[in-house]
Amino acid sequence: MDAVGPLSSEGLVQLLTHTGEPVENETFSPYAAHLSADDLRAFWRDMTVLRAFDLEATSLQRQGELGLWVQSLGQEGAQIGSGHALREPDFVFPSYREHGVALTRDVDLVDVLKIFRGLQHGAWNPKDHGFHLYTLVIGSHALHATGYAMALDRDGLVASGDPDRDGAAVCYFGDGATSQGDVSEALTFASVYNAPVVFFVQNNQFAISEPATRQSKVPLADRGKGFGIPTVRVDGNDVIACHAVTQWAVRHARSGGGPVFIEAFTYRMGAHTTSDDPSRYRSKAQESYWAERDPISRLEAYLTNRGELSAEFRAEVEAEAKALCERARTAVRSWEREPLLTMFDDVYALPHATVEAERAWFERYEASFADGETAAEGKAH
Ligand SMILES: Cc1ncc(C[n+]2csc(CCOP(=O)(O)OP(=O)(O)O)c2C)c(N)n1
Repeated sequence: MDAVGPLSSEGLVQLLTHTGEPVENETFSPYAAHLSADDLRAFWRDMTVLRAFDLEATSLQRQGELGLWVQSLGQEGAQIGSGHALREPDFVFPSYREHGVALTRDVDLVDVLKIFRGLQHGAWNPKDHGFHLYTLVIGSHALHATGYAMALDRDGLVASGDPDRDGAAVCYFGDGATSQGDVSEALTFASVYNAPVVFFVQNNQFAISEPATRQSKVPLADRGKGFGIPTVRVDGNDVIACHAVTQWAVRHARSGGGPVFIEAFTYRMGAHTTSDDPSRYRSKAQESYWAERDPISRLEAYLTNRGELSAEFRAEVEAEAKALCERARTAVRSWEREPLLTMFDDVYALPHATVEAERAWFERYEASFADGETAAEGKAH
């Protein structure tokens, strides 16, 4: 769609057109040259499984099994392509929509649902996956990622002489987050300290109902330039281009080149969350335009044209997706609410006086219900 400013498609790196035709890019094609047909099939599988899971979670929310669901619909290319460019020493700081990146970091997607059922604040150990807990405070984790990256540098894990040990922090956030002060502060620190951090912005065009045009007069990638950070604008619905650009960026960061700012220009095909109604602020024509640019069908067309997507493989992936959805459904329905006091566990690694005082207060409060009814149950009546 022709647009100016943050919604223009100017300067987008693309390696596949939206109909699945390959495109050469002098700078970035070499970063995708290693991808075999098996790798591309794996991208297609992950995007397909992710989408099935996403639709299942949406249904579970509609059935009252989840309090809320945040869809990644339409952003599969940006997430799977970039996630697969990362290695074990890298550490991801996600916001709350990065289920695809979670998948590439071997987080069990069923665990993610624990957050949206209100069972846990975080349902995996970040250290086991190099994948931090979801962040709901917009943009705050850009600071955490930058701090982590500075620490990687101080620990000698950047440009160490052994590339296998070197790592980068990778921070995912949305277009809306670029309007937050935290993100500007993070960009300043990252730039000045040459921190090995990749800022990966998924410009899905909306901060809830606020279009990117109301947030910036220039493409979001230009934000990086103002801080002296190299920037790339990539077609976020092109999984191969997202992979190549992220490969370049993490190598740049790990080898001591400093931060990189990537803008993946994409489209949020669903609602902001299951509490949102996007028909209030966008048109059917716009949605159809972007449906034609679906990241999954684009790679599918490319692989099909080359005879690389057999019926057997498709059936295998379909079965895998179905099994995951069934497992999710069964798990969600079986989960019991944990005792309320567990909310005070794991806030800090070591005992903490304030948290202990709050726990004691809450225990007294619960005990004040003479008939043994808990505060939460009391509220529900
Ligand atoms: C600091 C802060 N301000 C406001 C909110 C409320 N809020 C939740 S999501 C959202 C929009 C975020 O948009 P964007 O960064 O583009 O990410 P997207 O949801 O599109 O992935 C806002 C304003 C919040 N969670 N945190």
